[in-house]
Amino acid sequence: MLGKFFQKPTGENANRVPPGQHLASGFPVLTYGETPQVNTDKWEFRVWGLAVPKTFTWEDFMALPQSDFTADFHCVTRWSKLDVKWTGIKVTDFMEAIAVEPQAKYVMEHCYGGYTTNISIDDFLREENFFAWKLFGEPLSVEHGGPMRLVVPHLYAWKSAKWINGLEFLENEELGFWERNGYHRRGEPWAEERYSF
Ligand SMILES: Nc1nc2c(c(=O)[nH]1)N[C@H]1C(S)=C(S)[C@@H](COP(=O)(O)O)O[C@H]1N2
Ligand SMILES: [Mo]
Repeated sequence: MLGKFFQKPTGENANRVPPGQHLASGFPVLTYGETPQVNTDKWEFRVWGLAVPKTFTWEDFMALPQSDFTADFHCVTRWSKLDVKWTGIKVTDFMEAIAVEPQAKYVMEHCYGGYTTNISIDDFLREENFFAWKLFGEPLSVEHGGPMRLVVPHLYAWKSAKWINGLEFLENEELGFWERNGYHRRGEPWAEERYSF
């Protein structure tokens, strides 16, 4: 029995749900550890490593081009949510505001609270990735990663760092929090890249 909160995907949605996933009703919260509380007046976002170091304030981020996004969300613990509506800044637009060295092949996403997750530069620079600060038209709640999170729709959602506050550009791959604890280094849901063993 899956219980009333999860449904087997049926009909036209069936081919949008990756293997081994079920649809969640509502939007579950999945956080490891404490939920950091950061006000936008104190919020800072840094880039470093193989990039010209730069610090952004909330106002700096808000001055970047804003877009609306609709994306499906797949957690490795086997729930998916379709058609999540967000507002924020495309990663490709953000990249126009920084200078990254050509040898950068990997990115470490850093967060308030100490969570990290790794991603290759190719997976990071995809058109559909974005920094989100609104969810369904409302400012992003703290439990879903407010004031700002990353969303990487084509990978399992542990790559979508909540409370993101920095990007470290790397030449060689390093592993983030879940990746060091047995999760797959890439995490592509259609290939069920769940674990590294
Ligand atoms: N900083 C941080 N980001 C995180 C996590 C976390 O524990 N800390 N959990 C990840 C996991 S496993 C998932 S499934 C999604 C959950 O996002 P949600 O709580 O908004 O549903 O956030 C990801 N980003
Ligand atoms: Mo997850």
